[in-house]
Amino acid sequence: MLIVYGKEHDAHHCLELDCGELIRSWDSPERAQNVFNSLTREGHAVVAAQALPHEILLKVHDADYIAFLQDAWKLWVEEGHKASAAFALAWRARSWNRPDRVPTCITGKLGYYSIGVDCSIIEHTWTAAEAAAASAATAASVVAKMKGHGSRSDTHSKLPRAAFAICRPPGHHAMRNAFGGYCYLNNAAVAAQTLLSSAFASRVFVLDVDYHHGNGTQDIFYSRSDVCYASLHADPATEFPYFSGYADEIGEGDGQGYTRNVPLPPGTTFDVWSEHLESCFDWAKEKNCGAMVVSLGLDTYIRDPVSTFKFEKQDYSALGKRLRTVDLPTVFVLEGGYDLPSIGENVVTVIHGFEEDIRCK
Ligand code: SP5
Ligand code: ZN
Repeated sequence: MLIVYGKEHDAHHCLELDCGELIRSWDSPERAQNVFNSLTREGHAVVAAQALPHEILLKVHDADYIAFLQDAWKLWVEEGHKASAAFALAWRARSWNRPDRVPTCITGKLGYYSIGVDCSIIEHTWTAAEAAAASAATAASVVAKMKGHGSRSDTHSKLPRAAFAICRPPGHHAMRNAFGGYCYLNNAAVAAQTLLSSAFASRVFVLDVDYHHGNGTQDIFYSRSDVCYASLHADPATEFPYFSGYADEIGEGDGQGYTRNVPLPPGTTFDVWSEHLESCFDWAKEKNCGAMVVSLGLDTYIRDPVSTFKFEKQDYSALGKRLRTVDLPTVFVLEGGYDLPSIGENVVTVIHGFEEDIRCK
């Protein structure tokens, strides 16, 4: 499978507040390096990301939010802060009025444009986030231009129409106008929007299999019917992002019925999870999507240090196989997964499950 990778993510490793302790973030550069090493070791071809089209980015994020991300580190330094990571200090609580009042200082803005303190902004955050989103856009463009007629995979060739973007930082928690959950730009949304804007598909299925709910992807497409968003994840009643991902969130306005959430209890195994995955496919089937974007998190793995699901290695092969039978042109984007020894191998296992028929020949 064609891999898209930008190594500019390397310089971004921010601080996070985890259970009251300030630590170097679980989202480390080694995560993406391991995925890159595992995929290239298996002989998958890599292309560099092309420049991120600004018009795509502005369809999924607000312009003032993008300007904030670009300027945040400069403002932090200009205002005399010495700390090596920029964190918010306060957020607008429910009963505060004037939701659109934007503070002028950087500490105020950090609260206005974020959802939590599990990540922060450092000097190279924008560069890394832009490279990750560019990788997602490039992977989607590549899939849109692959040979084959119609929107389905080309039955004359064994090669599935698919590409994999090694995105870091991840993206699915990034909302239209807020960062958090290690995410700044929503890579999956950029991929979906690229497929739509290139007129390759008129509706895209975004399937989110990360351990956490993709509140950002849901937020961006919540009132649109050109993207179907389905997510299986740990119940937000007890897991990040806490305020989004409940089963009664189904979309609104034109988007009503185009969002599906499956919250699952701690310790969920692949057997149980995959039954709910089938229900997501049944749900999506009648919506006539022309392409699929998979938000691929590997933090469902049994040894993941931040999660509780109990996926085993072979489960990733079953997942890959099942994704292939959806028979849609597919863009994979990397989301979470924090067990460094397994993340690369588990990505490879998904991809090889997906490509099984060509790999067994
Ligand atoms: C993309 C993605 O997977 N983002 C996840 C963001 C979750 N951040 C909060 C994690 C808190 C982990 N606490 C683990 C304690 C282990 N001792
Ligand atoms: Zn996650």
